[in-house]
Amino acid sequence: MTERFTPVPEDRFSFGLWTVGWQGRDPFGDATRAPLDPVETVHRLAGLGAYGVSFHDDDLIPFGASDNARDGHVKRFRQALDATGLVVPMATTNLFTHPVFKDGAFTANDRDVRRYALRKTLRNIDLAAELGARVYVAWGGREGAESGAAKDVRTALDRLKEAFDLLGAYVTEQGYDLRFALEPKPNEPRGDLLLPTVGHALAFIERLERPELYGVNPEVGHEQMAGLNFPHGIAQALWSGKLFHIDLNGQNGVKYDQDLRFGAGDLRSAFWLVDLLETAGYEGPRHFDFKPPRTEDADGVWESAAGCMRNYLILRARAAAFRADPEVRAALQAARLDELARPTAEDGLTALLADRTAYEDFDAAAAAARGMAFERLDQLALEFLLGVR
Ligand code: 3MF
Ligand code: MG
Ligand code: MG
Repeated sequence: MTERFTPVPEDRFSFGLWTVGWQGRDPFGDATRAPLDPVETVHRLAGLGAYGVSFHDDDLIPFGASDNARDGHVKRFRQALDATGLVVPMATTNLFTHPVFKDGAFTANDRDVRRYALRKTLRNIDLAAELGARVYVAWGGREGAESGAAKDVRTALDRLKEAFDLLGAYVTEQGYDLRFALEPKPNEPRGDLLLPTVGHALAFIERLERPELYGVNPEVGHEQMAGLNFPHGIAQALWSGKLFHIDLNGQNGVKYDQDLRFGAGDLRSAFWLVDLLETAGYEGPRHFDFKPPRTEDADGVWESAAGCMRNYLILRARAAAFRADPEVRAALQAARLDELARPTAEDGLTALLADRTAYEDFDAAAAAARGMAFERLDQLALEFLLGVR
């Protein structure tokens, strides 16, 4: 692949309004930056080479706005999209900021809160479809608990299934070309969240009425907060045909959700992630869900956003160079990746049972003594990542 590190729309980079628009408010400190007009965000992102912008309903239309004011916000936003050519690949609902959602939205113990959450979501799904979004992300930021008896988790999962089945019925009835991407996260802001990892979400989806309508939106830092290998989770989502969307960012190990720019945090994991996305034929948006640190002024915000895309492109070039290198190809063969790709018993169960070399005459000691040559392979990868090859 290319040594081009300046993004173009064909790279399919997108950003949430809430990412560059984060004012730096955290649990210990007030905002350090002024609010950002979504119209300005659209223009700045287009200028940087992004292709898309995503939003929560409340990012675009302040919570509680009148219908008139709502139309005005949507109109301005749409004009900015038309003027720049930026698209809206994804939209989502804010079901976590307003105090009404303090005990959750689709799984709040209070039924009226659950009904309100559904209506709020349905309303924004209409807007998402109107703006051409193909993916609707659902992050259950407040679906969870801090204490044991407060949430009957099996019943809460019934309510979560009920909500997603209703949303699926709605997009089907409306004829919207829109699929849902569930975003797992282990904790924060709740002590423990429902659907904490990619694996939990994939299993949940299979219990829904229209499983084909639902996939996952894994976020780098969220899986790493649980100590998990992000590329492995992505590989399983791809293997299941469920990687509908992705939230790229950076995280340093098991701690609070850092939302660093992509490329910060675990760089080796980022290298394998880009290698995987680019070789597996993932066609969705490369979406950044990060927070420019609250130390940054407006210039720092755009610097940080540009860094996300540039780092992705650098990693893409490094991973492509790794894959194309003859020494790497030989090392992959020495590590017997081609053998892994071969089915284990394509000759069938009867032949396997009759094959004395498979068991009776198998030399376990000799097989155990064979080195796997993984260290050479990994050293090569590291040297490509570090740019010395
Ligand atoms: C929180 C998140 C969310 C989700 C968003 C849905 C505010 O850790 O990652 O960002 O991504 O709500 O897209
Ligand atoms: Mg996050
Ligand atoms: Mg996210």
